[in-house]
Amino acid sequence: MKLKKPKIPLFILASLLFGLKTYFVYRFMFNVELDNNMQEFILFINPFVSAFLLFSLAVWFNKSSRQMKFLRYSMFIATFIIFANLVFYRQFTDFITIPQLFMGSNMSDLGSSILTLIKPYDILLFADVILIWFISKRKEEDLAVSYQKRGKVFALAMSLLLLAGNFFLAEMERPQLFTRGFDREYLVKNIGLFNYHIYDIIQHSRAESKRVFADGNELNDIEKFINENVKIDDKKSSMFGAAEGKNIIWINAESLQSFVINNDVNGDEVTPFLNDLIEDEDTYYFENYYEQTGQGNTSDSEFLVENSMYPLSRGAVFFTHGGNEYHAFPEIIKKEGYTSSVLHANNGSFWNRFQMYDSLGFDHFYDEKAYEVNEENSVGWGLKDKPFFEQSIKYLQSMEEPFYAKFITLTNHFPFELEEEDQSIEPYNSNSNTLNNYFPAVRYMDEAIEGFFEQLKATGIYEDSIIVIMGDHIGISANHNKAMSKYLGKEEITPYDQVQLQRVPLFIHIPGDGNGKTISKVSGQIDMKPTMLSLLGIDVSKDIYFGNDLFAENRKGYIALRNGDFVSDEYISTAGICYDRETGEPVKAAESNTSDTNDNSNACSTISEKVQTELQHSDDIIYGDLLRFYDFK
Ligand code: GP9
Ligand code: MN
Repeated sequence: MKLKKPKIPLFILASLLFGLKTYFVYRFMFNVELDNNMQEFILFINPFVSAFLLFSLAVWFNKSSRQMKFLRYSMFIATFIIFANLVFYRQFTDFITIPQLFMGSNMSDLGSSILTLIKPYDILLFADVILIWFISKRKEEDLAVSYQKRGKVFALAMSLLLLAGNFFLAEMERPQLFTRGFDREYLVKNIGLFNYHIYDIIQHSRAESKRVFADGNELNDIEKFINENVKIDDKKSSMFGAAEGKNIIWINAESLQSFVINNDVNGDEVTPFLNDLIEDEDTYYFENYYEQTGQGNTSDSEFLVENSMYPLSRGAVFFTHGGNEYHAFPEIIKKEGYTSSVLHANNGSFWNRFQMYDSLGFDHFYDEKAYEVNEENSVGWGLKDKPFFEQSIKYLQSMEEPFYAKFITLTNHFPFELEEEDQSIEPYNSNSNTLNNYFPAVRYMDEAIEGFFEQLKATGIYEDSIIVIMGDHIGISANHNKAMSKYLGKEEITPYDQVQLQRVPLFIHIPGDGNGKTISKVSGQIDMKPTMLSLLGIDVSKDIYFGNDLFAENRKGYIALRNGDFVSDEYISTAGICYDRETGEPVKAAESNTSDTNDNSNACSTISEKVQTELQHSDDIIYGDLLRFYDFK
């Protein structure tokens, strides 16, 4: 069939429309930061480059109907990918990764959250798709092109040339963009969402192949690093054995951040019970304790706590590596006669918990099925915290002692829904409903924990136990910074503030101890496994972990955040800036030998290198499933 010469080929029109739309989405719907004109420029061109790369493939279809069909479907799918990322971004301030996509169970369980994340005007994203769809059906013959082989190759060469130009600019703007790969926002704003996804797929496949080819030789280097940099104090801490033989009751306080502790909203105390608990003589409270989670949220915090290893920078390790060999806390204490359980009134397969809990050595998981959940006693994600604790007491009473029981609360979860009758304090008043509703939800959890303490005392479990309460990760993302700055009475939330907002409360409550106090040293979730083992008086001579006993005198002195930022006693390193931790002021470069701001040659660089190595080692262990080669005897 002979095709007519078109006026504007549809693949060009599609590239222009789609490129323009994508630019608008990047610029105004994703919250990407642009620091200079070059970044502005790259952000402007990359949508067109990607669009042309995709739609120019249409020229390879000889039949005009096929060409049109290709354009319609590819445009629809590409738009859907943008849309999905947008919804995801509104929740996590991040872009989708391949491992995350396979967490289908999670995605479907997001349920009520997802609806709040979709906006009516999102439909506009599909406007160009509808337009192209419509005209491609009506003017099929006019809009198709029929190139000779040379024309086709030329179109392909053009698109690759444009792509190379884009990559070249990106690499100039951000050296080692591809090798670092830590920062998804950088990738997206430099090479675009679609190329980012391709990059992500390649990364993912490479990681998969690592396990297959791993042989355990790397463990020598890792062990050496740990001996030199992590296990720097082999003396037992003064708290060694302070909770020997006691039950451990662990409360994972959903989305609880430190900024609400000892704070008010509309003149009301947000967490009266927890505030009192800090003053209790049996409580050790850690006020500079950081969450170190990645994309796996609660599950990442659990991973950190049980293993003293880092979760992954992409995907949730619970999901991607649930079948690995670990040497986790529950497994270790089992040898000392402990039984371990998790209690969480949510779908047991969420975050792949069944598999991972088994790998970690938990004996039992009381999931949703163990609870009576109905209309009245549930809200948002499910069973409310108060009935959750009430219904859990019978399970606690039936556990063989000594036990480790981990409770994971649920009510204080985004989007912080709570019925009127459960709100003891008024929401805050700002442009963010998320932040506004956070306060009454936190208060509800505070009351639920208070009630739980009472029940523990009434049943006599309290005296034989220690109780740990920990915030799992942030609840208020950077998307709500405007409201957050209003609440905190700050002009803006700086990168420094952002890191400080990653503080979550940690309470270690030891009934009868009497020496409790508030501890200010920098600490994090990575420290829990060695701390808990020491409290129980368990000495593990041969083990692989990256944290320190919180009560040890000498500690490695820094807490690595999952994105490569860190907090040390002196500094906070984030967004390429080295801040003085106390003052929050940027530290001047030691020897100003370079003007390159990407080069971290400042006061932070020594620790920064260690942090990168440490994260890398932890990743290598997980990707290679290396602990299967380690002899823990
Ligand atoms: C759900 C619980 C909360 O089971 O883990 O979800 P998250 O905080 O991980 O999104
Ligand atoms: Mn959580």
